[in-house]
Amino acid sequence: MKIPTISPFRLILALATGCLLLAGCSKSGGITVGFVQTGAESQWRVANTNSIQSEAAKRGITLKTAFADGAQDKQIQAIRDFITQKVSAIVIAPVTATGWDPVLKEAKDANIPVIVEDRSIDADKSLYACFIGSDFIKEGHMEAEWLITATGGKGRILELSGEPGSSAAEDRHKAFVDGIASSNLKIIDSQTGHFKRVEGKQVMEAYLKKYAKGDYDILFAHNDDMALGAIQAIEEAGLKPGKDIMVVSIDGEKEAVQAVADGKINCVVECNPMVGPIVFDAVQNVLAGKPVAPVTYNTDHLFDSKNASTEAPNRPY
Ligand code: GYE
Repeated sequence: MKIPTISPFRLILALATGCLLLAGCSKSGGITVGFVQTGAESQWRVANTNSIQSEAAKRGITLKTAFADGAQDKQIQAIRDFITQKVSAIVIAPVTATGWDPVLKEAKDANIPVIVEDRSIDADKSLYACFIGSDFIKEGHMEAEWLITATGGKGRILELSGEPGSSAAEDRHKAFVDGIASSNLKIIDSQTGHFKRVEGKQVMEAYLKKYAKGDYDILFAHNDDMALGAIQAIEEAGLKPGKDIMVVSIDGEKEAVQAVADGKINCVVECNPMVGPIVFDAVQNVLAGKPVAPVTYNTDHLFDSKNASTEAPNRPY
């Protein structure tokens, strides 16, 4: 049998063609993105992770996800690991608002663009490409405005706040306080439940021990998971959530919107976690050298007794 021979010239040509094909790939499908997630503290978060992961898969983008158990130092370490791995871009959902400048500078020096999603940060704007997520100030205002109408502007509020130092918790609180400032609505106590359902339940149990039924009127939870935990505590104490105590929260999870339909939560302000498509549009534009909007906000809605039963079955998360 005669073994076919290949001339050195043809061999070089074949290798060169292969290299060109590979280089072409690395421009589109060959992108590797490092995604630094906060953790998995709520259903909202799980939906956010799914949105990012499924959109990357749809676009043929290789995604490496790091979960940080709600700790900023773990997020900083994850960013450093992605820099060492020379990923094409980094997407981060920052736990806290401050303390990012040094590591963002490291990414910039390595020529790796950073896209911030979900929670905004207080950092030098030249150190990251853009922010994509919800306007937490608007959410706090929407909640306050709804409460003023529903209560006639009078009532004592127990606050169940989110992760301390996160823009989600700080902006929602600030905007809510600002929104009720000219009314007779007053926050009488505020404790954190770190955006977690179990902790929301524990804080509510403590509130119910500390205060008698006539001492409060309203529970303002910074997210649905904490509100759902609190509802359980309220029911276990023999009270009726939504009636004996008015409950308002933020996120728009299917379970919470259903609780509004069932009369256990009175109002839920939406915060859309499904930002995967907008995030990867930004990633691809930045890598292609195209301009991106520095800030992109979701348009968020509000669910109360008027629309909850129609909306609950259609909620995507
Ligand atoms: O409200 C909460 C999540 O940052 C907007 O974090 C997000 C918040 C969301 O754990 O459920």
